[in-house]
Amino acid sequence: MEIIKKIGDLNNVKRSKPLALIPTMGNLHQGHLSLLKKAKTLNLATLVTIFVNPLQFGPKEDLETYPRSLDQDMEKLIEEDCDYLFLPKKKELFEGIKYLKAPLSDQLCGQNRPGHFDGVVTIVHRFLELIKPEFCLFGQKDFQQQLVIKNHLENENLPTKLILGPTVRDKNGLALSSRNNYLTNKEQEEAAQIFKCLKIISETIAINKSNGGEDFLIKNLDACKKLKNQLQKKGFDVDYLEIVNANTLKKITVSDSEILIAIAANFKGVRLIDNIYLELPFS
Ligand code: PAJ
Repeated sequence: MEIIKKIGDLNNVKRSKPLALIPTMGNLHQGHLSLLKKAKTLNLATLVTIFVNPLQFGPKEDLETYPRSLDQDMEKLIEEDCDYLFLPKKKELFEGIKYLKAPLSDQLCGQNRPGHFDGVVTIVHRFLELIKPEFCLFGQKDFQQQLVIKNHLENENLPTKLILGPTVRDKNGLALSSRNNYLTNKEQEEAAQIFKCLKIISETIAINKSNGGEDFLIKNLDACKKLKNQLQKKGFDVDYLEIVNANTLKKITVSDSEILIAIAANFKGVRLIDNIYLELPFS
């Protein structure tokens, strides 16, 4: 694996194979590595970035304490046969950076994290313009993030294609996340309830869909409200638990077929997000 620290050295990246960019903030786990593995199986050259992006953290968020574990990350990347690791310096990366507005940033996570997706799109755009990869890989766990980037690529007519990787979970169902490190093992077991709620809702949708009509919507929204209350009682501070159109992230209507059940909740001071994507047959 070649480690690149200076922007100018990105010119050394060999372009004999199409290149896949995998942006990360480090503290790598199997979720991140699954994206690398996916790029490898597609026979792409791989470039992982590790950069804890200050632009996407709010003033009261965990920028200072965000877990950093560069030595272990490098070992994992070497083991997975990553081709390039880009470790930019903040100063050089931010020289002449264009601050961008993210599409779809009024919905879901955007509502309680103002500026978060602007920060994400600004840094990802910077990587895209410096690296010019043929592909970039993002995880479904951060569904809104990948949709923001997908829309940005389309709006700006950028040639990079986005590849989505499935959410990697712990045995108990909890989506892997660097922030899970803030929780004890017992708390992680309890946190897995958010995925259980998503599964219950997806099963309810499957049952109610066969009934069709407005009734279908009301029943599903009732299920969300009930589960949200149950989670609140168990110590989760639920930011949202919603069923939305998976392309617009707006509340579902009866005619939507691609839908997303999405949740964000704070548990023991840790922000957890998760989602289930469903494609419904037209009734
Ligand atoms: P980070 O949280 O490090 O995640 C990097 C990539 O790994 C994202 O595409 C994310 O969706 C994916 N990922 C994280 N957990 C996953 C899991 N359990 N299963 C599958 N994929 C998972 O997302 C960011 O960093 C930043 O916002 C970034 C895009 C790097 C911009 O700063």
